[in-house]
Amino acid sequence: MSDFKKPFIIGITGGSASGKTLFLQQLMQYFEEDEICLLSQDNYYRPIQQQFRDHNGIENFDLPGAIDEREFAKDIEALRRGEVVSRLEYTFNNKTKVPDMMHFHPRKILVVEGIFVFHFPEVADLLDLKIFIDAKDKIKLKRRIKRDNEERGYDLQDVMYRWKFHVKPTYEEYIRPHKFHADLVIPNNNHFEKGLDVVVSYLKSKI
Ligand code: UZR
Ligand code: MG
Repeated sequence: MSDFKKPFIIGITGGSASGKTLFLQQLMQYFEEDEICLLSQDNYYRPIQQQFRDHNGIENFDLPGAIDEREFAKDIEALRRGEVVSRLEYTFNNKTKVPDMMHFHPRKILVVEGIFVFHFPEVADLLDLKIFIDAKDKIKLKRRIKRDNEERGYDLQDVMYRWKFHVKPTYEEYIRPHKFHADLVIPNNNHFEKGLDVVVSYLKSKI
């Protein structure tokens, strides 16, 4: 590992359903598997038993404490040192899904994504480039309803409750203020093609 070069670390944040995951899926396609590694904050949710419950007894997955920030930062640091990281997949408490053991390999580019990657100082301090994906609330909610139903198995009432009492307040308090600390803000109300183009070209220049 003597020729290992520290990876260039990019952090991608933005409100829930702003399009972070889609943006990254597309970005990854421009690189070889051995050039880039993607680590998502999703895999650091604490177990449901440890989640904070609101006054109605509903778990609030949108508080920074929902995530094991220390473990997340520790794994980013390990990848930065050139170590392989293994982590059990987070299945969003979907009992029908069997979690996979995921292995993350140190690569020239490390992407970390999630709603709190700018908020957690231990993580934010490790980022070489900060990207904020931005979309209007109405559009994010529409996407969220569709996704939560299709991928996470929540019904509409559940989605609306969480949006109003957990997701939106968190956006205002812990996510939006960090827009001003981003190097790049990419609007994604309809598409992000040009933003993606710019990021890909920039990253190519780093490898
Ligand atoms: P993104 N989340 C779940 O829906 N279920 C879980 O078990 C854990 C998290 C949601 C979380 C947050 N909130 O808004 C979203 N809720 O995942 C963040 N409710 O993921 O950035 O991909 O939208
Ligand atoms: Mg996502």
